Amino acid sequence: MNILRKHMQVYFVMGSNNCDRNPEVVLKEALEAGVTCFQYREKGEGAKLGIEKLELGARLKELCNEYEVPFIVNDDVELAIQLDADGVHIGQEDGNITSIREKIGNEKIVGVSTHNVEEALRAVELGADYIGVGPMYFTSTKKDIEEVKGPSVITAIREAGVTLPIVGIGGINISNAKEVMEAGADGVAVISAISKAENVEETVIKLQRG
Ligand code: 3NM
Repeated sequence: MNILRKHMQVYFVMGSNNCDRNPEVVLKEALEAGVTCFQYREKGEGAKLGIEKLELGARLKELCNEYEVPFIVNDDVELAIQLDADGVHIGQEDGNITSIREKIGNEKIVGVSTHNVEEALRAVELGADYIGVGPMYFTSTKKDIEEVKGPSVITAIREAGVTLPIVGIGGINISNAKEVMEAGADGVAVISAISKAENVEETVIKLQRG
């Protein structure tokens, strides 16, 4: 199995404003429980900026290093470079993959958010390493979500010939993760299912089982 595909299994996405507890404690519990990838997504209301954003990112990256889990930065290519992150995850509006690769380096991971077959095919053509597909279900974690299409959009993307690693995102929890995997995803990307979990360990294990 492709190493990146394996890292997509339980992909934890988080910023400080997604947590009711210290984000470092939440991430450590998630890593201990077996999350396979982490994305630092410090954005939205109450998010840290400037040096605070950098310093928290550096501490979270350190934790990921301890567990040998890839540390990906959301949107902010400059921050990804400063932190020597393993990669960057970009949205449809966050610039072009080619120029991002030139900045961050060819050996780094570039992930792209997509919402339909057309965007997925374009991301493949432009050289993405993996794609996120969402929103699978309704979520209140992200305010500007696109229309909910459900896991069937992943099946449609597979049927269109996309073999890249795919993670579903948006409203995924322990009750619906299986549907996303069965639709053709390599893994599930979640924020609140883990960041707000009463029992992080149990949640990660259940997400892993699908
Ligand atoms: N991207 P939760 S949905 C960051 O549809 C993000 O592309 C989405 O949060 C997309 O796991 C989303 O708490 C929020 O629902 C995911």
